[in-house]
Amino acid sequence: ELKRRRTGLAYNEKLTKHFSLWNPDFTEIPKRIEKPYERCQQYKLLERCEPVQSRNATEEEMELLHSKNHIQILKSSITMTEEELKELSQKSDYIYFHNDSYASACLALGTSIQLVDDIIHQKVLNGFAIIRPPGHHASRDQFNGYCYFNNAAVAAQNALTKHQMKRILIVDWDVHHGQGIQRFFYDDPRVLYFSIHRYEHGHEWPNLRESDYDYIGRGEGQGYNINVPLNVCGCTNSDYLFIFFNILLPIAYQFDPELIIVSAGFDCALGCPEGEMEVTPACFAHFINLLSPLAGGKLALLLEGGYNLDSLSESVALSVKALLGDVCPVIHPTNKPKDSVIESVLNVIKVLRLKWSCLQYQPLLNPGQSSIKTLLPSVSNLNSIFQSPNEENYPLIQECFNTSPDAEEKFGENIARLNTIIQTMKLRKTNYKLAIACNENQSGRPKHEDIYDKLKQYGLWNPCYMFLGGNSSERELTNIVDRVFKDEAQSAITLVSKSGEHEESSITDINSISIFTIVKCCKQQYNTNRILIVDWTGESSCCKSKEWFVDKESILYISLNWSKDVGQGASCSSKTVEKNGFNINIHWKTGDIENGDLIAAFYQLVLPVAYEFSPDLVIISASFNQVNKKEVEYSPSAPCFGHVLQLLRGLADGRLIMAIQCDSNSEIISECVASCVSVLLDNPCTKLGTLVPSQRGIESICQTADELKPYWNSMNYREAIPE
Ligand code: Q9C
Ligand code: ZN
Repeated sequence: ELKRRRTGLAYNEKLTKHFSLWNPDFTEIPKRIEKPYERCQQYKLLERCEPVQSRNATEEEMELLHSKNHIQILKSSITMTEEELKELSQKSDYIYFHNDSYASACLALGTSIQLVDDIIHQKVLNGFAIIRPPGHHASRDQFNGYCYFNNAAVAAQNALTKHQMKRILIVDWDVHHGQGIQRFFYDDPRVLYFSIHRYEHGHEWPNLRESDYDYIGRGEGQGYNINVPLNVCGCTNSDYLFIFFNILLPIAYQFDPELIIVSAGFDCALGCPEGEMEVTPACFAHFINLLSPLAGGKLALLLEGGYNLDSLSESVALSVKALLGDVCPVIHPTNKPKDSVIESVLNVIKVLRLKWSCLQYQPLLNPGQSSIKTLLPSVSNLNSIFQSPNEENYPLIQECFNTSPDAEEKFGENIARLNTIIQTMKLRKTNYKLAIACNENQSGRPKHEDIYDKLKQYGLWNPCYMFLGGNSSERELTNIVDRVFKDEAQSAITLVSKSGEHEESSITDINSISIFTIVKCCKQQYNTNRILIVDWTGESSCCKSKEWFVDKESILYISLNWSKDVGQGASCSSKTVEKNGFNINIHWKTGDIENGDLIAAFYQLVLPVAYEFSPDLVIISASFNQVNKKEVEYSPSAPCFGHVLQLLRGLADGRLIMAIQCDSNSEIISECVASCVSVLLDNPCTKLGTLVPSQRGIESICQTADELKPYWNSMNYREAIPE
C-alpha cells in the first residue's frame, strides 16, 4: 500500500533574532531565511508541504557531539554586554555573538534533528529546514564560520545513536569545506561525508590542509570521507554534474545509504560573492533528482551558507519544488568540465579506487599514462601515503587573496545573468503526472488486463490519466504525443503489442514502428529539436529505427540491450558508436547484465551524454521480456528500472514517453511496468541494496566511453589533459 508522498518544511521566525550588532560585512543575516521562505510562498509551496515542528535541541542532543564547555560558552553570551560579546567573538574565526545566538542555535539544531526524525519515522518522505545559523563549520569545541552547533552532524549522530542507523550519507554542497562534519566522523564508516568546496590549493577559507582530496578518513573510516576540492572559481553546472556522475553517484550507489542529509549551502550558486561559482538555481533541483532514487528517497536538506539573497531564495524554492516531486527546470546543455575540476575528480578517484570498486573506469589512471600533474603516485596500500591529521592541530595553509583584477566585472555579469535566469524561468505544469494509453481487444476486454490488475493492486491505477489508444496505430500514438506536449500529462506510457495491422511484424519491429511514429509526430507537430531515445528492448537492438533516424544530431539513440544475441542479428549493426556519436550501442560482453551494470551505464554514459545533448523529449523503448528469464543468467530487477526512469526524469522538463512491448503475460513484466508507473507518479524508488558494476559491465562501459571521446565533451576527460 502506497503512502502519499510528503515533503516537510521547517521554518521559524525566531531564527531571525540573531545578527551581528557591529559587523555589516558579516553577511549571515536574518533575511537569509526570510527571503527564501517568501520565495517558497510565492511559488505556493507552503501549502503543499507538511510543516515540521521547530523545537529547541535538548542539552543531551547538543552533547552528542559538542562539549559541555562549548555549550556553556554560547549560553553565557545570553547576558553579555555588547563589549563582552565583541571580545568573545574575537576568539573565533568569522563568528559574532549576540544575546539571541544561543536561542537561535538551539532552535536551528533542534529543528534539524526534528526534520531528520520525521523522515526516519516516515511522517514525511523528505524535507527542507530553512534555518540559521548554519552548522557545518562547528566542531566539538569550536565556533567557526558563522556556525555554533553542527546541525547536520548532530542530526546524523542522533540517527546513529537513537535510531541505530548504519549508513548515512552527508552531501555537503556548501561552497566551503565542512571541516566540522569531517572531524566528527573521520573514523566512522557509518557516516560517509562527501563535500565539494572551493579550495584553490588551500588559499580559500578555511585554508586547511585537511580539506584536500587526500583526506579520506582514518582507520575503519578510511574511504568514508570524500573531499572534492575546487581549485578554481567559476565552476558551473557542468563541473558539478561531472562530479555527481563520476564520483558521488557511483559511491552513493555502492554505499547504499539509509538516509541522506544534505548540508545545503547555496554559496556555490551563481551570484554569491562568497563562492564566486556559477551553479544556476535550477541545477539544485537536478542534484536532488539525482540523489532521490537513493535511500528510498529519505532526503533531509539543511540550509547552510548562501549570501546572495536572490540566488539563495530561488535555489531554496526550486529545491523544495524538487523535493515535492515537481519536474526539474531545464538547464543549459552541459559542456566540458574545467581541466582543474577533471584533475580534482581524477585525484579523488585515484585515492579512493582501492576502497570503492565502483570507480574503475579511468584508463589513464594506469601508471605512466597520465599527464595530470598533481596526481599521487600509484599505491597499493593507502595507509602508507597519508599521515593521519593530528586531532588537536589541524594544519593551516597561509591565507592569501588572489582575487583576479577582473573579478568585479565578472561579478556584475553574473548578477545580470542571474536576474535574467530568475525572470525568464519557465516552470512546466501539467494536470496529470502520467498518461497511460490503453486499448480494448476485439472482445471488448481491455488488453493487458493482467498489467492493469497489478497497477490497481498497488494503487497506481487511479492517479493515472487513462485514455484509449494503446495500439501502435499512428492516430493513437499521435494522441500520446499530444498529451505530453500539450502539458496535459508530464509523461506517458503506451503498451505496444501486435495488432491486426502488425500481425506480420516481429516484436522489435513493432516497437521500432511505434518509436518512429512518435518521432515523426514530434517533428511535424511540435518542431522538436532534440530527441533522446533510450532503448532497452532487451532482445536485440532497435535496428530498424536506427536506420530511419538518419536525421543526425537531432536524435540521440542509446541502446542498452543485454541479451546474448545482441549484434548477431543480420540487420543489427555491431558498431558501438556511429553517426558522430549520435548512435550509441553498449554491447554487454556476455549479454547478461545486473542492476549494478545498468545503473553504472547511466551514471557513466547515458546521463553525461544526455545532459550534454539536452533533449526536448526522452523516448524509452522498453520490453521486460528478458527479466528473470531462465536462459538469462543475470538481469536487472523490476525496481532497477524505476531508478533509471527517475534519473532520466530530470531531462526534457520531464517529457518522457515510454513504449513498452507487452506480448506475453507474466508476473515479472507486470512488476516491471508497475515499478515504472510508480516512479512516474512520483513515488519513491525502492532501495536496491549495495550496487557495483561487474567486471564485464565495466569493460563494456569503458569500451563505449572511449569510443565516445571524440564526440562528447563529457566523455573527453578520459583523455589526458593538456599541460
Ligand atoms: N573569502 C558558511 O557558509 N568568509 N560559512 C571567508 C574569504 C567566511 C562561511 C571569506 C565564510 C564563512 C556556513
Ligand atoms: Zn559556505
